[in-house]
Amino acid sequence: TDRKDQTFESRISTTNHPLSRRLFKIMLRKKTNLCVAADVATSQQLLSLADQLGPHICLLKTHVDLMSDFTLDTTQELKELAEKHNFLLFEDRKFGDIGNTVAKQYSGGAHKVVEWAHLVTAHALPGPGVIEGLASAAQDQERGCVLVSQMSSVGALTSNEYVNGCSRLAENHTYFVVGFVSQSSVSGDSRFILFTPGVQLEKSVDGLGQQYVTPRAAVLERGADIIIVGRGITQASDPVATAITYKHQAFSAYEERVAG
Ligand code: S5P
Repeated sequence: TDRKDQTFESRISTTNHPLSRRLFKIMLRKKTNLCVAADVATSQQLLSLADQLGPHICLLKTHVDLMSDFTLDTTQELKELAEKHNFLLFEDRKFGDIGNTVAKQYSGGAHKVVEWAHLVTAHALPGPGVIEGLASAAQDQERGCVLVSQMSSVGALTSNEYVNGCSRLAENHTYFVVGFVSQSSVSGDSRFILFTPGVQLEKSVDGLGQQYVTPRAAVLERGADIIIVGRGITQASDPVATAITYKHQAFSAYEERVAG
């Protein structure tokens, strides 16, 4: 049976990736398939969002390179909040270079992403080397990557051929790839988790190419397992209440989907 029709519970045993298993278990225990994109400028804002929204999310997605004061102390506090509220850390670095370069970017630089982020995003454009490079830098730590298969923005260049190439690449590297960022059901393989950004409570656009669908449409029409929501929550007047609304809509859409 297709990925979309299977419960997270039944999918746990189909994957050997320890982080996929952890993520399925977190989603079931907390009844949330919401990932918040905390695209904020300061560590204080990031940590405050992580603590407030922590109970309602399975994943916290970051872009640490847009922060003005990010240090390794911030990562220590993030790790503690992730443990306190039982969510995973997801750095949206979109690695997209040759293996040797991404291995150094992942483990080095100012951000030392491999030391604190459970998951990272990567573009499949370079081919298998990008995954092999990241995996080599992860060594024996429990780490994984999500391949960007399709994008939410207007005019994205991800053709069907590219999307199919991403799927083949993932199938050949299941020890490291946990799933895809996508806008449609790019894979029926129950091992892979589909993450869908471009989600707000109303269908809309942002003026710089971003396109939004509703949580229900993301899960029921576009095949999302996890919805990624940024400004819809972070810029709301009450981010916690708003996160709860997204959580309920996305999780009940998931329950409806698997109930068939
Ligand atoms: O196709 C994509 C892939 C990603 S990871 N479209 C996206 O918008 N994203 C990310 O999701 C983007 O970088 C941002 O962090 C988040 C969406 O944020 P929002 O404020 O538009 O909800």
